[in-house]
Amino acid sequence: MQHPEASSINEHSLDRDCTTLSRHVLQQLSSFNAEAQDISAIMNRIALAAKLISRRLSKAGLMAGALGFTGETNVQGESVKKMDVYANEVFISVFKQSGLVCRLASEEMDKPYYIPENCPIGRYTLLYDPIDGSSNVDINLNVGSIFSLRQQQGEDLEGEAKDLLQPGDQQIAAGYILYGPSTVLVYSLGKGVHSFILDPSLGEFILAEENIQIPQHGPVYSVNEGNYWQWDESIREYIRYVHRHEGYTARYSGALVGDFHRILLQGGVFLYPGTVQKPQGKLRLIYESAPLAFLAEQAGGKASTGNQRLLDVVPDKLHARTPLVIGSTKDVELVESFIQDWTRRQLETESLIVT
Ligand code: AHM
Ligand code: MG
Repeated sequence: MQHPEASSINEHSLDRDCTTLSRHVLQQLSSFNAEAQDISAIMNRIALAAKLISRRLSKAGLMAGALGFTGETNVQGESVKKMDVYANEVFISVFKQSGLVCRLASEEMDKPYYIPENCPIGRYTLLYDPIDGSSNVDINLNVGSIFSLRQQQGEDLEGEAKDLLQPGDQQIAAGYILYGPSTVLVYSLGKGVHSFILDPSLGEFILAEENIQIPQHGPVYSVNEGNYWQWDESIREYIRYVHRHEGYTARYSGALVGDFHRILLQGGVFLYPGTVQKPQGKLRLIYESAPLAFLAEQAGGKASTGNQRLLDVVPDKLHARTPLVIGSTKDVELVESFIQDWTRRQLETESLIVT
């Protein structure tokens, strides 16, 4: 017979190995009712999409036609990569004939994709950025996918999806997949943030960490400093502050998911402020910023536009953008204090000019 201690270690690691994503979702919802089964099945489909994308990314350099641009531009006017198209289609394919999701809205599509055969049953909408950090694809650096789940509100007879123009607080679930040295899936159903690692030998996402908490403060600031002269003075003041104070270090990978993942685990702040050319910044609210803001708050951190809580922002269109400041509470608040102080000084100057 085995030593009792050894057997309990085995049990523990076996238990962990068996905590797959779909099982975890059911545990989170503490129920096996139809709704819990649906959400678990949706997460399972997202996991399948992640595995398909991960598989293609790992072989892309060896495959003809997997890398590079398609020659098209998307609704945002950005050049589309072949991997963007592939990943976008993967999410659609995994939800066809699933009875789970009625609409999919993605950064790469002008309008949502409807799956009418799912509609009588599936009242959910999946919003996603199929490949976040596309500029990293062709050079074999990390990229991600971001997803968010919302319940459809009312009928969408005209196919305009107006019910999606609601704040991020309406999200039922959100998460991302990071395609790095290993493939990591992080998600939240509004009950903490949990991470899973794809075990290629099993083809399953296995629980890695439960209830992740962002440190209240961290050393990293993550921003594209190439935009320095494109920002307004408040952001430049913040950057000069971190340059002059010890304990800060810069990290910027060009893929939001990767930069956010570092901050989620180690603390710090990511910012993509507005620029002269793009006052709302680059990041899309419902596909990128709101899902990550949901995760940040669930992990005890903060997300804001600099002036407003990110999850309160109501988009005026599906592809709306917002400035984003996200990460450790203290670091986000420090950036906000520079923005708010500068705004106050601007208002004071304007009122002096008027009087
Ligand atoms: P994408 O989804 O088209 O790749 O755009 C989003 C990406 C983010 O991952 C990243 O933080 C940012 O754009 C990088 O932009 P920039 O090159 O302007 O710094
Ligand atoms: Mg993209």
